[in-house]
Amino acid sequence: ALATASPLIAGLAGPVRAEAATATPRIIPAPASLRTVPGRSFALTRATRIVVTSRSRDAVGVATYLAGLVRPSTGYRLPVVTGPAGSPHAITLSLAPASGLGTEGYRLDVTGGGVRIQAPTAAGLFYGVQTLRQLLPAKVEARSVRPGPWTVPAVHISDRPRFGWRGAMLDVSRHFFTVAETKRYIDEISLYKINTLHLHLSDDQGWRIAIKSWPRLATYGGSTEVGGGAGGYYTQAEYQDIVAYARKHFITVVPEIDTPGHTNAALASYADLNCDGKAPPLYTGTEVGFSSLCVDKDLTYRFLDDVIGELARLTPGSYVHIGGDEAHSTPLADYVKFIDRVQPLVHAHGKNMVGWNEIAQADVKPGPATLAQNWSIADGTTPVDDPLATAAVRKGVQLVLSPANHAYLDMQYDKDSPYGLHWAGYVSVRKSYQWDPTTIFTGVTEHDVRGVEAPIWSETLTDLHEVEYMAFPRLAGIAEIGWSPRQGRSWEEYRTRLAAQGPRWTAMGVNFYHSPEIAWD
Ligand code: TNX
Repeated sequence: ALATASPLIAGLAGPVRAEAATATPRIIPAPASLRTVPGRSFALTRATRIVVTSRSRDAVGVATYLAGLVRPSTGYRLPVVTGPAGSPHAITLSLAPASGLGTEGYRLDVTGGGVRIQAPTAAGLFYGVQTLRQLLPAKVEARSVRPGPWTVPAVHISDRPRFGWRGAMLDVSRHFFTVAETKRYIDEISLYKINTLHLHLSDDQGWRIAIKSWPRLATYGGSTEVGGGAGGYYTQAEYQDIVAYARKHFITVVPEIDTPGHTNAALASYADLNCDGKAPPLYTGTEVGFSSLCVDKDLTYRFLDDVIGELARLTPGSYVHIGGDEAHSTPLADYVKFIDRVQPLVHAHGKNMVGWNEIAQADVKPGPATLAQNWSIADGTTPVDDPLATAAVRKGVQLVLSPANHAYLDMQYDKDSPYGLHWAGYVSVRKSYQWDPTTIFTGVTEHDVRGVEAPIWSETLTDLHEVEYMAFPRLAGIAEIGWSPRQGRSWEEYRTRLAAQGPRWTAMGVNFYHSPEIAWD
């Protein structure tokens, strides 16, 4: 009987009306191509199996992840088995070469007979699974058994991302976030096909990763946070646990050690790192721009060689972030000299370098060797001149776009937001969505852009509950800018899709901001 139930569009409450059968499912990020197809929807039932057509460990891993997501709310067994495509009552995952899908794309076909996800990579399968999640009713996200039916509308989707870097940044320095909190954030950002988690691991207020050759960085430099709380740090084993967890979600962790400014925690931990040999006290305020590593000391570079070396060994991804922002206490000539000495250290440890946009002032190397993360304030629709963006592009360096007045998730939504800052202005849900990497700076074209990233700085955010409030709903919009084609993008259309995410977040237990800009389902 369930198999003949009418199609239920994700998030639609109450009885299903006839026209809902052809309504477009509301998915974020919008797939590159989505067609609803005539015919029966698929009903996930007690009989459903998850079939993997190859013995690939990665594909089985994605199938197991899917079963784990859907089991608690459906209460079904959902066995993961290997078998041929076309098995009855099946959600089939096929890892197979396919043209036109790149390294992260997938195809998803739903008919009354089954669901099939095909992709050339396990990452593609994983993203197909995220789409399938959003085709199911919102209550599928619940952690306890709910009544069905579990209907998936008949669709054909062919999808691949626009950009290869779709990032979220978490500042674990201003306030420390536990391993469990960071993993939960990974769970949450996965739903929107984010593939990069940038961890801001050091700043004036705290050093958050154990470095074996310089142990006091963590034990002393990590012993407090903004407001004077206890702070904390990740042991290398804990950090590796986060990296492995991220990897299972097809997310690469990019570690950041901020230099030469934002270094008070390090300078407080080792007196010798200071030009005058005197360690400053630990810092628990929220000023920026007052600290600097000692650019003329050789010890500074031995220190960074050790730190970057240990970090590189903990990092399967190809990038290490060296910060480089707001070095207001480092004269420009010193700053340039410093970056020019640090980049070869990063390369010597087999990694490429990311830095905030100020690094474009140095002799940074072109191609994949360098990425500049641009946080300039941008108009959003009318391109503005940005000398740092221009300098990067001229040097052959691609950009990761994080315009502060659109993509900074620590900015308040409006004057009544209980947390957050507003130095870049208030960032409404609409404002976070209405911009594009190729329309914010003159001279920056599609091929100069590696992708987008949504940073959350944590001066005012003390736990994940507060982070969630700032990230959701805005992160979904940034994720869409990173994934979906630009053509046809409209706020009015987007806000109807966003409305469907509310019940999902509620079912997941995500503390999202019920912005009045959205007519939530
Ligand atoms: C600027 S933007 C910073 C951070 C602050 C943030 C607060 C950038 C690269 N640096 O140090 O935490 O503003 O919004």
